[in-house]
Amino acid sequence: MAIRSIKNLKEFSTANERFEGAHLLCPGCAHSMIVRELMNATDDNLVISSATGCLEVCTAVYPYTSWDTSWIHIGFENSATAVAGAEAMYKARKRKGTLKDPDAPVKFVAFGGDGATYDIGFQWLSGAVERGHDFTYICLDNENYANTGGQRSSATPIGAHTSTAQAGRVSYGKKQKKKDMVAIMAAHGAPYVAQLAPNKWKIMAKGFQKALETEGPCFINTVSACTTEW
Ligand SMILES: Cc1ncc(C[n+]2csc(CCOP(=O)(O)OP(=O)(O)O)c2C)c(N)n1
Repeated sequence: MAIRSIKNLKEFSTANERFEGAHLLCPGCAHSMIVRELMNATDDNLVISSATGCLEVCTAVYPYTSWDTSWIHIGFENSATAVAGAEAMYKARKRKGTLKDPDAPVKFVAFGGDGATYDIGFQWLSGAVERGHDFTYICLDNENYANTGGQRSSATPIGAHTSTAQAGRVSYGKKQKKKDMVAIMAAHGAPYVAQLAPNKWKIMAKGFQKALETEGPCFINTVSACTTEW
C-alpha cells in the first residue's frame, strides 16, 4: 500500500485532493475532516460507499459531487454491504483476469453515521465483518441522527438532550448508556478496531493507515463533533 507521510500537517492535508471543498456540510462539521484525512492517508485507488446521512446529502447534491473517486451512495442501512459486494466482485474479476489494471492497488471503505452504524445498519455491518470482507468501515459518530433533526441514537451518551430524548422537568434526557460499538466489533474478531477523533490528527491518520493496510474487516469509530446538535 502507498502510505502518505504524516509528519507535516500542511503537506499531508493537501496531499491528495480527492474530496472537493465545495460541499454543504455545516461550517466546522468534523465529517469532512475525517473523510479528507482518510483519503489523504493513501495514494491507492479508493472505492467508497456512503450510507444516507449528513455526509451523503451534503456531498452529492444533483448534479454536483464532491467525490473525486469511485463512490457509491446506498441506503441508510447498507453501506457495509455495498462495499463488501464491490470487494467480492473485485476479487472475482481479479481471479478471472477481467480487470483492466489488475496490479493497481485498491482499498474499499464504507462510511456511515452512528444511526446507520449502531442502529439501522447494524446487522448489515455485522454480516460483512463476520464474512471477513477486506474493507474498512468508518463510523462518523456525531452521537445523533443529525440529518433528520437531532434524534437520539444508541450512540448518544446518557443524559444528553435530543429531539426525541428531551431534558426538562420530567426527564434528565436520554436514559440509556452509549452502546460500546468498538467492543462489539472486537468481539466479531475484526483484526483492527479503534476509536479515533480529528483533534489528534496524526493518531487518526496512523489509525486509518493501519486499518487500510490490515487485511480483513477493520472498524474505526471516529468522534465527529456536530456543530448543529451538540
Ligand atoms: C431505512 C431508513 N430509515 C430512515 C431514513 C431517514 N434518514 C435518513 S438520514 C437519517 C439520519 C442519519 O443519521 P446518522 O446515520 O447518525 O448520520 P448523520 O446524519 O448524523 O451524519 C434518517 C433517519 C432512511 N433514509 N432510511
